[in-house]
Amino acid sequence: MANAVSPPSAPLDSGATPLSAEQRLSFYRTMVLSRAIDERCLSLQRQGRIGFYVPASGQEGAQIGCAAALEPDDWIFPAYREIGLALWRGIPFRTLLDQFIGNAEDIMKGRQMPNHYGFRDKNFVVASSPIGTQITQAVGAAMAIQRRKAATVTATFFGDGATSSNDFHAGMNFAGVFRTPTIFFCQNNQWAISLPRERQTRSSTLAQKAEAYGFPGVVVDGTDVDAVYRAVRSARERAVRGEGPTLIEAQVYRYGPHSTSDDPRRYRADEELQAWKRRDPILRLKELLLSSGQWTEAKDAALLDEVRAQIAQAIEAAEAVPPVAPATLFEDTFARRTPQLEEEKAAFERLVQEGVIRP
Ligand SMILES: Cc1ncc(C[n+]2csc(CCOP(=O)(O)OP(=O)(O)O)c2C)c(N)n1
Ligand SMILES: [Mg+2]
Repeated sequence: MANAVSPPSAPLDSGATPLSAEQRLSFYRTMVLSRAIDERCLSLQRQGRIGFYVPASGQEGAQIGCAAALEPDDWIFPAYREIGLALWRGIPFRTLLDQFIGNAEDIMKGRQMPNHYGFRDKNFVVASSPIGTQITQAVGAAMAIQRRKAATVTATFFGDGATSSNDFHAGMNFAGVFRTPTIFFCQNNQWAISLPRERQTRSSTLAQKAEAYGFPGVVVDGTDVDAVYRAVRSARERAVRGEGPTLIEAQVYRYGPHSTSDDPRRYRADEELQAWKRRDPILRLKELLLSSGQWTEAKDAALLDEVRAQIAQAIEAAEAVPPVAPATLFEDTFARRTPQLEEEKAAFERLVQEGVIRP
């Protein structure tokens, strides 16, 4: 049960421009929003108001630091725990919640499990639950970027557990051979559901796996948003210069359950969680902001009130929207419906007329 809690130390290229007070404040606001959404969504699920939720508490520093270091056109190939990336890309909580509920305004039209969102206009690909599949896709997309000679990169997100998947190794190998502009961003949150990090691999770090594929791997303290930002920024610069991929292992801890279907008390010790909470990414940034005079406790309390009010308002609005119309089932698969789909649609409409199902 014992996982290392000491902060990782690896030399990072800190050549990137230092962060401004304004940037740090916007990191902080987004991290606080992300944490508050987690708290609220876990209780919405317990109340049966959403069916499923995947919390990211404890991982906000890694997610926001990485998101901020990417450019808006860079491609995101997420797993399923990347809410911070979506928030940083400007997705309102209301849009996420419409998807969690599967209401008529859900951009996924109720066809995806809650938490499995994607945003075409933000180069944010739909969440991948099958472990690792997004990794090879990100490498393929990076090869397309190379052919188009675009100055963008692909960033793919996965956990410690995913480093044991076939796709991780295939993706890393292709990226190394073809020097693709890819950032492999591993959030090592110490657990893959109930399997601890030390049962995942005998390697002392996950980052060192990059060595085998011929490109750099760095370990970064994922509770330090500045450090994550710098690591991703320099990986991005390297990729755009045509020097190829980087694997970044951000060491963090998942505070909550793996998902709302899990109870971590059954497999991990509370002392471990408490030890990591002493290096909480939000508290660390808050202390930095307070000590540099950029923030006050009063502003902090006001921010929390504002964020909670914003969340409450979004919940009220999203819950007032009716469920997605079942007739939308017949849309989108083909440009023109096949004869079989037409038949099914006609049968559906008869059932609606007979009052058996609602339109
Ligand atoms: C191919 C595949 N095998 C198993 C699962 C079940 N599963 C879902 S999440 C998960 C653990 C993933 O852990 P990690 O990669 O560390 O990511 P984390 O959930 O900790 O963010 C597993 C085994 C799956 N979704 N896909
Ligand atoms: Mg994990």
